Amino acid sequence: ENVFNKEAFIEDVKENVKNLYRKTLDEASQQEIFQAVSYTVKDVIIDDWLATQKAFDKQDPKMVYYMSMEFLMGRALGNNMINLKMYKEVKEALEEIGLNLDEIEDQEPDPALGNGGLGRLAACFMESLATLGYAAYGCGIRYRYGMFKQKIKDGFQVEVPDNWLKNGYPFELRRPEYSYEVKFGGYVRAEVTEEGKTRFIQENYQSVLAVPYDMPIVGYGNHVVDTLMIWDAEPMECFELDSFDKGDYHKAVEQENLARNLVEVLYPNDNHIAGKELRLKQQYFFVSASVQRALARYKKHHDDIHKLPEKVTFQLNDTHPTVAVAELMRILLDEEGLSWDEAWEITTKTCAYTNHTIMAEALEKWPIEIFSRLLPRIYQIVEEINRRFILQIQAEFPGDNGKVARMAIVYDGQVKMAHLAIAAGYSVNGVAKLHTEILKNEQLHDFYELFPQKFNNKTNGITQRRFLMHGDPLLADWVSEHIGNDWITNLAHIEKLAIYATDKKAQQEFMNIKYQNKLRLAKYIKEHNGIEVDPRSIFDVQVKRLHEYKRQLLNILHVMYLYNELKEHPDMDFYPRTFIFGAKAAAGYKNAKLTIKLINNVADVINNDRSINGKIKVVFIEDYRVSIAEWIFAAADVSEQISTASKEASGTGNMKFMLNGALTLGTMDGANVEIVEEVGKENAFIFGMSSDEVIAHERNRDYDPMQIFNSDQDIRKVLMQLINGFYSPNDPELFRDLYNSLLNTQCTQFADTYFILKDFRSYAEAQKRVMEAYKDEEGWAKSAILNIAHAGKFSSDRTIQEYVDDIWHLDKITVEV
Ligand code: 26Y
Repeated sequence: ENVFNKEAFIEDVKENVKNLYRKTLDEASQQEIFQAVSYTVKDVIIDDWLATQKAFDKQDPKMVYYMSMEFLMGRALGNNMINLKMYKEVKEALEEIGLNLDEIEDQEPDPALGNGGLGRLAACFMESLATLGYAAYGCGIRYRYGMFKQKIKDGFQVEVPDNWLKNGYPFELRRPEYSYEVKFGGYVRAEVTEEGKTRFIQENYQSVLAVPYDMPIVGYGNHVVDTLMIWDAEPMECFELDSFDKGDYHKAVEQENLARNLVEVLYPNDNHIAGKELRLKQQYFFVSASVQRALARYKKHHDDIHKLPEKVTFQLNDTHPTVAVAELMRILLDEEGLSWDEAWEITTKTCAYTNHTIMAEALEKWPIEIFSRLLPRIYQIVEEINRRFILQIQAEFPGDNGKVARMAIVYDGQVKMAHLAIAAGYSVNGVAKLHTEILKNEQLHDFYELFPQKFNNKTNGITQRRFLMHGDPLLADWVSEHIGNDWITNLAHIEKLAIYATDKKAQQEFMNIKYQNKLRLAKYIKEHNGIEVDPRSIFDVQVKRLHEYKRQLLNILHVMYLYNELKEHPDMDFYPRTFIFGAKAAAGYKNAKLTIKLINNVADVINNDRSINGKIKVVFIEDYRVSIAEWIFAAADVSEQISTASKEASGTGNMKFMLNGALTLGTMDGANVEIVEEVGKENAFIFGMSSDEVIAHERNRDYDPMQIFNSDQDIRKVLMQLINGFYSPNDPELFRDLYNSLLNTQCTQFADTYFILKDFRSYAEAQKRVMEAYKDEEGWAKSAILNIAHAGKFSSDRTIQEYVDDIWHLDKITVEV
């Protein structure tokens, strides 16, 4: 074990400041100090990283390539230091020379190469893989611009580009020696070889050079450092000259542009596919490069390609990387010279697929016109997979033409990526128990009948190193003082905290820590929003992407209702509440953006109404992202998880709140179901329709929100306030579209698609229970502590171990230093 040496560390930081900026420490800016500290930390990581690679070479473990269009990493410096077990030591060392680590960490841009849940899950998975000692590569794209920065101007969301690389990112390593060519377009020529075999050759294509940047993924205290490889696109220099020589100047410029555009920006849509050609290019680009690198690595150590599945597995994070199936087939057929059956055998033992959503708008389907033009050889292979798959369907379900129509991979002029992933994958998993059941019984029922053995559940999880140790150090230390450190690498141990739930002293200490965290957030809100919030009020929080199914609208309509109540009955029984929102809306998602504006306008009216004595405050936190999320979870009393039952595949924010001692106010949806199973219904606030009820209404089309509007005067009043200018006097029509989405069947095919009015009363009643419960401080503290104590299941370490046991079958590695 190398012990931390304060003096050496500080010397190293000074040395880095000097070498990087020709400055002494006192002359350096905070950003420069951040860079210098990061390079010092990277020096420590590098040795472990190298040792891990040597261990891979020597121990030859089976490894997983986690393929994902998104990795929502969040800041690395703090977490790297935590996992190197040097965080507190560095903090102290820096303090001694007058530097503040929080401020230094705050200089790091949030690498936001993801939208929301799916991308953040990938980041938690990488960290757990390293911590558990498994060999893993994350494969993704090095977008020049990640998730946009959100500014709120006059209450509206404005998107600002996120130039996260502008100061240089200290934790990445360019690896040009592992570059690969990726080909687009052209046509396929068949050629008969001397042995009489047919070979397929892509000609007249454009290509780009995929150049990987590696980022270290540091395991907790085990010297394992896995790798996130994200691909940058560069023009193929030599080819360019070549075509220029041939006078094909146009093509050379085109190739240059292709490389420039390819990795320019992350598509900021969450759960909604726009079907843009460039997105398909991005998918093939990173998948082709990753598969090439994986096979090159395998071949360096092994010579029998048939045994690939013994050493390599590809996990497809949703359908976004599904072209991997066809790309692997292409390489095995065209480059390795295998037969179709051999190639298919290998491919179907190597690829596995995770589904993250049942929302129809999120299902990826590509027009064959685009797909075949862009990826001519890949398309041929997909057609052949499809032809054989249809034969299989017909053999299994003779005479049932509906099955073919519903299950074919290529149908109706489209390539259906989920169908391809299921046909070729050896595993298909959902991300929470309920979600997996809905996949099997509803959405993917036909596929479940054909391949029951492929289907399995892997309930999501989160890493306690980031979301407790780093985000909530006071609570983390308090937990350790009571039950020791085991929870850090085995969250099941946190259960030992349960005995303190009824301990008066522990309750007080917990409430005090929560109060400190609320103060920290209140200060942030004051500085960033100019809003004064009372840290003694109930912090009721909904932070997540803005989407109609997540029902931020239900939340804010309820706030409007509460405000009406308070105005009508100024002396009513009331406990002060702060409603906190944070959410980004996809740039083209009108109702989502309008909901942000509504929240901000409601905030303006209510926060400035002195007559209610500050009993309700509404805060919209600008630019919700991983770094501020850590503080928000730590400060929350109530966790709003109020999606329409059946729509939220899992949710992972719900778990982060729970681990930080917030109580869930939610529907029986996604992983909420399992949260309640762990902590007990009496320690959460559950409301609303069940998923079965929702699905039945959708099937029968028998829900009419107008009946509720006509019979419930409180709801009616709130909805009228959307169109009478109450929250928008200068533009009384501003919120008309939100009103219409709830009531008007002319505008939307079915009004109130997400059953907001249907669940409203039940939600309001649950909110009332929240208020009553909070008045009993000891009772609340007890429930909060029990939430923490029962969060053990929701560690991504548990999730990853299940993937390993049931799907991947990886070998553990050990790294000696
Ligand atoms: C096709 C494309 C535009 C697209 C892009 C992003 C489609 C979907 C997404 C993102 C989906 C996503 O984030 N899904 C979430 O995954 C989490 C991790 O499994 C779940 O917890 C969460 O319920 C689900 O909405």
